Amino acid sequence: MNALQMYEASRNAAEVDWLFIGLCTMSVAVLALVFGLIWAYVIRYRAASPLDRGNLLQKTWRFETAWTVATLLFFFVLFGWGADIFVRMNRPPGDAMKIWVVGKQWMWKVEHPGGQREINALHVPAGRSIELLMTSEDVIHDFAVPAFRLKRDVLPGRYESLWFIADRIGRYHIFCDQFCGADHSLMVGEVDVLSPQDYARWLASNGGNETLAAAGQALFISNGCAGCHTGNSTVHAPRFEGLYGSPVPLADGRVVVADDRYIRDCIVQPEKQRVAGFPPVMPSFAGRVSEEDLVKLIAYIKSLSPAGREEPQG
Ligand code: HEC
Ligand SMILES: [Cu+2]
Repeated sequence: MNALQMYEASRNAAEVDWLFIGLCTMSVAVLALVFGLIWAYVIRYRAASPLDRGNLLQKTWRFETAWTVATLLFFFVLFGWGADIFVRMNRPPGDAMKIWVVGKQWMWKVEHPGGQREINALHVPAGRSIELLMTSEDVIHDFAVPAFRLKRDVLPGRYESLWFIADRIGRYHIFCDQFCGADHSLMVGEVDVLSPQDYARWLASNGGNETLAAAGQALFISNGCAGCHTGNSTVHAPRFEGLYGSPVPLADGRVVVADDRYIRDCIVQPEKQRVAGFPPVMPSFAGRVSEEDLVKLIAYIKSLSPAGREEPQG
């Protein structure tokens, strides 16, 4: 582990560092100015000093206002810059490769669309946008890769996403950054950033025996979803062809886009968002389907739509 470095290993890492340096410099400068003046005057006007205390200068508001506004502006520039970085870091590009991360006490489980699985390790190709879709099976964790200058809380019951472009081949720490129980300190791992060729080789040699979508199809049948959701069912339930990425009218009048989060909620909290025009008979599968199986079911439903089809990898 000692060999792992704190390099700026992702495309936005350098900018995050500059922002940090900028913020520290500004804060130290203002602090130095204020405290420097306090100390200078404390010493200059100490009781024993023989200075003339007679002709006091008139306080000028112009000076007060000018320096306050000037520092405020500097901090607003930093704020704007930080907000811009924050927004960009939270908007994954549409073509990002999606990888699933499930945190649990005390490990990180990773699932690739091709069915490759790993624990406390994450293999990614350099130079490509990667989006991690993360959730937790138990308590709040926090997925952090210091070399990418990235971290995000991972909460039970919902998907959080994080995206990056790793541009330096090598291995980097993964930490859980949220105290999550007795063995929190062991909840660590490594990101392995590979060249695209090495990544293809890694995918092939760890060849998932079946893709996530295929595993999801099996679960779709074994959990009884197929009983309602396929053509020859007696229950009037929606079909999933073309669902992913398209708008769905809900019974309460809202229209939502069927993304990963929506599909997850449909399975574990169907009462929260009933689809318009169907009887509200879908049971909740909360607690009956594990987070990892949810990922597979979602992958299966996605694979039925052109928008959700993952390009074949490896
Ligand atoms: C008893 C029949 C039944 C079973 C079993 C069932 N569903 Fe449903 N499901 C429905 C009905 C009816 C709706 C539409 C009404 C609603 O939203 O609750 C629906 C809605 C959905 C939706 C939203 C579809 C859309 O068009 O937006 C998803 C996703 C879904 N189900 C997935 C599943 C999965 C996955 C399983 C198995 C783990 C499953 N369902 C099991 C009846 C069922
Ligand atoms: Cu943790």
